[in-house]
Parts: sequence; structure tokens; C-alpha cells
Amino acid sequence: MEIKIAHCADIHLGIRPDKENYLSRMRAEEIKSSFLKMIDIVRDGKVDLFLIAGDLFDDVDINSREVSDVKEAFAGLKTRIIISPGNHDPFTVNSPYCSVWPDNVFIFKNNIIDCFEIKELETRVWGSAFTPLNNSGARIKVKNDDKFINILVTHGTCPSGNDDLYNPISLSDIKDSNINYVALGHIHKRTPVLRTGKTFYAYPGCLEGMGFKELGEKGFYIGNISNVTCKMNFIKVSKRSYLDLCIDITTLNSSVDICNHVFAKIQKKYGENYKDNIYKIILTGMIPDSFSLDIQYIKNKLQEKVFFARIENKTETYNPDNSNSLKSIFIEKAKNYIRNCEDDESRRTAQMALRLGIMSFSGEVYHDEN
Ligand SMILES: [Mn+2]
Repeated sequence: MEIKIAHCADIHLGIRPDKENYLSRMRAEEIKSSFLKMIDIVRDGKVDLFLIAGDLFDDVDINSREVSDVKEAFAGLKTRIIISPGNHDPFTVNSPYCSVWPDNVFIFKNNIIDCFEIKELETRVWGSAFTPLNNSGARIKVKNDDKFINILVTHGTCPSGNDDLYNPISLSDIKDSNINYVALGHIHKRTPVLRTGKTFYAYPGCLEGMGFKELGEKGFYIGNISNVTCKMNFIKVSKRSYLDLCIDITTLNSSVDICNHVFAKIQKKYGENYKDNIYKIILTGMIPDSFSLDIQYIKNKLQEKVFFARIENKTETYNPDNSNSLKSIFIEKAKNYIRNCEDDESRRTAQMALRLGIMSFSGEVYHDEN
């Protein structure tokens, strides 16, 4: 038996990301529309089982309109939907999960492992919920020769470290489980579909980045599993990506040059959809102390070309001395050398040489005898 599953987690509906700026409301709406986009893909893909590994909602205290929109979207699917409530949306008396859901939605309610058996799919889905009680972990072991497909849906930290509060799951627990696929949630960064023993497992990550700690493209997994095979594909649904980029401005002479340089880099690196992203540009390198670096100007100029840009100044300044000094001659020659470098590797090395050179003129570089 082979079945088609979809696996998502950490959607955090109702969150207001980027609270400090005007993006907040718009990003909240984009999270919702990426969620609905995923629902469309699940519907069109004729998925048998849709697994949601926790933090579907950002909080149990969520506006009822949001909850009814989710119920309506789920009711429109023929797919069975299985939810393992996470630490942000635990199963409590005031949780939205404690209300009536469409018939195709199954929600784990206990902090100990439970099971939904779907006979016609020859599948058992195991899982638990975060509750006001401590979560007792996701340890489960099924029979080795089980004819059924066994799936575990759980929200927690894997591999476990010292993060005992958030349902640690060890790799040996997964390996010993004889489960076919472990659908994880909680870590917002996606992993590939990994394997230990006969068990496949993955974190799909969140559906939209919610800040500069959640970089890159986001989405969910969809694919086919049996009790020996697992072929899952990542589907990107995020409308835009948070991205950070360090740009060395040592060889540039004005804020206008910096704008052009940064813009060219972004365009080259992120292709035709570069406009949609949310950038953190970190300016690095060494600039003379007379350089008037106008961060606001650079930000405004970039902002005309991309959805959002934040600029951080991490440059160091130096005193170039007068134009005939050995130091200033060295700096000019090194800058010229950097400008003419043909590849990134040699450019980086030359930038490092310039930096060390400037430091050595002020007696700050020591020979390391090791
Ligand atoms: Mn989460």
C-alpha cells in the first residue's frame, strides 16, 4: 500500500511578525494566503492524509474569524487532516481545538501518545498534544512486521538537547520506533527528509519566514510513502524570503556607489524575483574616517527597488594619513588590486590583506607563532 501525504508545521496563524514596522499587518495576511495556497495544493494533489505537526495557530487566544476560516478551508478538502497541537496552540479548555471541527479533522487531545487508525488506507497515525500538563515525550514502538503504514506526528525538539521543556525526541527513539515516517514540527528551519534505521523523518519548517532568524524559501512536504519507501518533495509556498547579505564596501567611494553596488549584487544573486524579498544588508569593510556614509539615503534608495531593506553598518574606519604617506599609498594600491580581482575568493583574500595592512600601520597586528 502506498499513500499520498502532505506534512506542514509552524504556520503560526494569527501572529503579528515584525511588530516594530509597517510590514506587520501585511506579513500576517501573507502567512494566511500562503496557508490557503498550501490548502489548494493539497486539494489538487489528491492527498490522502494531511499532517499538521503543531503551531497551526500562534496562540490559543485567537480571533474566532481566523478559526472559522481555517475550519472552512479544511472542510473543503476530501483529505483527512491530523493535527498534533504544539506549544503555541496547546490543547486546553479555551483552545480553538476544543470546539467542533469538520468531520475530516482529527486532533490529538492528550499529552500521551494516541492513535488514529484509518483502515482503508492501512495506516495508523500516532501522536500527542501539548497540554497544560508536561508533554511526556514521543516515545513509541510499533511492531516490526506491521503490515500497516505507521506515522508519528509530533511537535518537539529533535535531536534533543537540553530543551526538555519542548518535548525532546531523540534519534534513538526514532530509530527504535519502527515508524515509517515521523512528521516533526517546532523547529522553523526545514530539514531534508532524513532516515535513521527504517524510519524517515523531517521538519518542513514554517510556511513564511517571520523575521531575520528564519531566512530563505519556506513551504511544506508532499509525497508518497509506504511501509518501505518514502518519496517526499518540498513545495515552496512563501510569498517572500527574509535574506541577509554582507557587502564589503572598502573599495567604494560614495553612498551612491554603495547603492549601485548593493543593488547589482541583489539582482545578480536573487534573480527575477529579487524585488519581493525582505533584505538585511550588512555593510562591512574599512572606510576612511572622512567618508560620510549616509545609511538613511542608502536605505531609501534601496527601498525604492525592493519590498523592504534594512541596512546595518558594520564597517570599521581608519585614518588614511596624508596622501603621500606610506599608509595611504598602500591603501590606494590595495584598493586598486581589490577592484581588479576576478573572483570572490581572491577578492576576499585581498580585502583581508588590506584590513591587516591598515591595522599593522597602527601596530595592532602581531605575529602568531602558532
Ligand atoms: Mn513554532
